[in-house]
Amino acid sequence: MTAIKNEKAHAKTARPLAMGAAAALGGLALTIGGADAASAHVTIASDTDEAGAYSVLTFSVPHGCDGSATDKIAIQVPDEIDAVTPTRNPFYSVDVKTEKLDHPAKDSHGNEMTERDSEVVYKAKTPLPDDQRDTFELSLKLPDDAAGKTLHFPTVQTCEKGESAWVQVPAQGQDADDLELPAPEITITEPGADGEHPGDTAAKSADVDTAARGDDGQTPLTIASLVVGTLGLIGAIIALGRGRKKG
Ligand SMILES: [Cu+2]
Repeated sequence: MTAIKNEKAHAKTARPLAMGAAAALGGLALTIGGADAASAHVTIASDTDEAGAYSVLTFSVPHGCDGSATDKIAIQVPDEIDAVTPTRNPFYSVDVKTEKLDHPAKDSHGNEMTERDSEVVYKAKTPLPDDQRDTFELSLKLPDDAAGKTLHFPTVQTCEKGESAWVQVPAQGQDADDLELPAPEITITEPGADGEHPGDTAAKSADVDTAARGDDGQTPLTIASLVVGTLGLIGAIIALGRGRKKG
C-alpha cells in the first residue's frame, strides 16, 4: 500500500517536474538553434559602425564549401568606400584590386584619388580546412553620410571543390538570415551612437551579424526561449514543493 501511495505521490510530483524540465530543455534548444543558424556564415564584426569613423571590419569564414577546404577569399568593397587597408595574414597572399573612379576624389588625407579599391583577394598558401575558421581584417573609413544604411560586401569563397558566392543582398523588408548565401553586411550608425569616441569601442563579436541583433546580441527568440525555460523550471520547483507538503 505504502509503495503504491508513494508511487502515486511520486507520479503526482514527477509529472510536473518532467514537464518543467521538458519546457526548460525546449527553451534551451531554441536558444542554441537560433544562435547557430545566424553565426555559421561569412559575417562581419566591427570595432565601430559609426558614420565617418575609422573601423576595422573582421570577416569570419567559419567553414569551407560543402566540406571542401578554402583556397581563396575575394571581398568586394561597396561603392560608398574608396580605400581599404587589409591586415596581412601569413597564410595568404593579399592583393587589392582597383578600378577607375568616375570623378577624382580626395582621400582621408586630402590627396587626390583617381582610382578606388574595389576588391581584396586573399589566396591561401595552404588551403583552410573545412573544420577550421579564419578571419580577414579590413581597415577603412566608414562613409560620413551613410547613417542608417546597410553596406554589403559580396564575398566569393573558392574551395578545392566548388565555390560559395556570399553575394545575396536581401530585398526590402527581407532578413539576411532568410537567404542561403547572404553577403556579409554592416549597418552604419549615427556618429556617437557607440556612446564613446568613434573608433575606440571594444570589438563587437560577432559572431555574428550585426544588423539583425539587438545591442546585447540577444535575439527576441533567445529571450523568449530563456523565459520559457525559466518558467518551466519555476513550475517544476513549485510542483515539487507542493508534492512534498502533501506527501
Ligand atoms: Cu554557413
